[in-house]
Amino acid sequence: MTPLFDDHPAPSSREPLEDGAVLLRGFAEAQSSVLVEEADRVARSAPFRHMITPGGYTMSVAMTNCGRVGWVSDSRGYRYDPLDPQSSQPWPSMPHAFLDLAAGAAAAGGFASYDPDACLINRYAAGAKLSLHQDRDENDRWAPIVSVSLGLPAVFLWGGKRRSDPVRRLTLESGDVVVWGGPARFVYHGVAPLKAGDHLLTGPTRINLTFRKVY
Ligand code: MD6
Ligand code: FE
Repeated sequence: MTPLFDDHPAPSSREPLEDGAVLLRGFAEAQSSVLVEEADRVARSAPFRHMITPGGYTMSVAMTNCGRVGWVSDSRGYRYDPLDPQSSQPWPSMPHAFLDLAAGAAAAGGFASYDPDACLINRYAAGAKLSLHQDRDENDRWAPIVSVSLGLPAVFLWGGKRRSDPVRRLTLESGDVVVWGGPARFVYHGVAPLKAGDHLLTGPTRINLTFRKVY
């Protein structure tokens, strides 16, 4: 007999977003608890902090980094810095579990031999958001951004290459990965204000890992 409903759905599926961009649903699901543990470990040496934008606003998303360099924002602008400005120490090294996951997702998105320099770790609490923007602080203009969602779901805003282009709203669940590079590298994107909730992995938060090839 053919079951009407499949109670063991495919653990991972791919949704092409456009040329150079793909949403890999569930791609990081099996590794999600290890990824959260490693993020916690990074945050014990380089604590989450709310950075200041060049315009003088405090970001609602709390951030830290691991890898050869970290993304920082302050009154002087955005940049990649090999040192954590809060401690003047190098950022924690990138956990192997992070690198493996990022390289695997990039390959699944059509980008072989991905070797990210930086992983920005974002922590969203209820109400935290990220306005529509392009990632343009990296010298490598082709290598993909790999973005891993953990914990509470969020609405990811997926626009076009111009700010005025229409914006799609994609719900990202824990374990979902978005890869965008090559012709899609400069697509405008953002995150809508996080809805309050409670998740087994991350409590009242969403954790996002964003990998970049900077140099
Ligand atoms: C996210 N983050 O947190 C996506 N981009 O789901 C970003 O797109 C991002 O957090 C540039 C700088 C910081 C970020
Ligand atoms: Fe971004």
